[in-house]
Amino acid sequence: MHPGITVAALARRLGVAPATLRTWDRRYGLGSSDHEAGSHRRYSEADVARLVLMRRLVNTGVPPGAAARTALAAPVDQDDRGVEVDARTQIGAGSLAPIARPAAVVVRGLTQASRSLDAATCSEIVCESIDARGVVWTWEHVLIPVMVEVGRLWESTGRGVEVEHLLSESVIAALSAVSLVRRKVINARPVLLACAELETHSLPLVALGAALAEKNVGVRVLGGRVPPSALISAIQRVGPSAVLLWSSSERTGQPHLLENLPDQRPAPLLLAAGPGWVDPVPTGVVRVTDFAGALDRLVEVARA
Ligand code: B12
Repeated sequence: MHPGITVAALARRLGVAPATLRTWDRRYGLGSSDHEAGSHRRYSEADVARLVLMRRLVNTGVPPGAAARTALAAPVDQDDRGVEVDARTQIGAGSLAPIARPAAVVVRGLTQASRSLDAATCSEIVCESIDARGVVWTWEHVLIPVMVEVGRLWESTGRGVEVEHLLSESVIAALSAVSLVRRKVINARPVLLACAELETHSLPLVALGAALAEKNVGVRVLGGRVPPSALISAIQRVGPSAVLLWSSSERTGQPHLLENLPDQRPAPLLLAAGPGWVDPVPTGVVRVTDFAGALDRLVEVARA
């Protein structure tokens, strides 16, 4: 028989305090099934699967009581330690409509899920928020605050780089799911989004790409660290209506990267986006530092 795992080990695995596990046990009966008075709790695979689901639901903003009822009722597949439930169908009383939760709830859930290194829940939370409120709201009210906090933690303690990486990857997956959907676009010449040559921070671009796609603007997102030769080649091949180059720090925002781009007719609108660009940028290049401003400008170009 499997010996089971201890409260401390399970708490570490789930990224919650041991006291939280004891509370869930006391309040909802969601604990170790073979716990006997006087002995230490040991969680079986089935207990763990239910508690993983409980943590996932709570992180996505479901009230603990409702989450516990779902977790207790869920059929457990002990072989792969998974609990096969779709949180939305179980919780929404039969309704598949996404729930527009308050920003603070979503921010808390995403922060908690990222600290638990729970990538699936991070992506789920972002997808649900996008479904309910759209990309722009999600970026501005959820993702920017969570990212800034993660960055602040790293800056002050030097810790949490793994959280930063996992969160970024999960968020990129959720946002890319929006921009990679095939749709009927309003522009014949796509918008091209790329990071400057040494720029790794591609998230704002991916968010912008998703926001444009949501508005049916055809877009190509090249992502992080795009070599100048690759940018030139992409411009020649795509014939874009606009090219936006992102830089988040002065180290990567060298204005010469905006020079000597291919001569195209009609000429694409060239945007230097993000806080990193060192002034002055070449004549004709438009500086954009806010998300909504960049989005409006690009939608306008796509509609022209
Ligand atoms: C996620 C992240 C990463 C991820 C990037 C993943 C990815 N694919 O994007 C990873 C882990 C790879 C990473 C790596 C590094 N990172 Co980093 N990272 C971040 C973090 C947490 C979020 C970045 C982000 O998406 N920001 C977008 C929004 C949230 O921030 P913002 O640009 O300030 O947004 C403002 C405006 O730009 C505007 N805006 C927002 N979105 C958009 C979109 C458009 C189109 C426009 C026009 C405007 C706009 O609105 C905001 C409010 O004014 C930031 C923290 C932070 N405060 O941003 C650090 C941060 C950017 N990173 C930093 C650093 C130092 C690094 C590293 C050098 C070291 C490290 N931490 O490991 C490496 C770089 C490695 C390299 N080779 O280049 C520093 C940069 C400091 C600086 N100014 O130079 C920051 C600020 C952390 C900090 N507090 O010190 N990072």
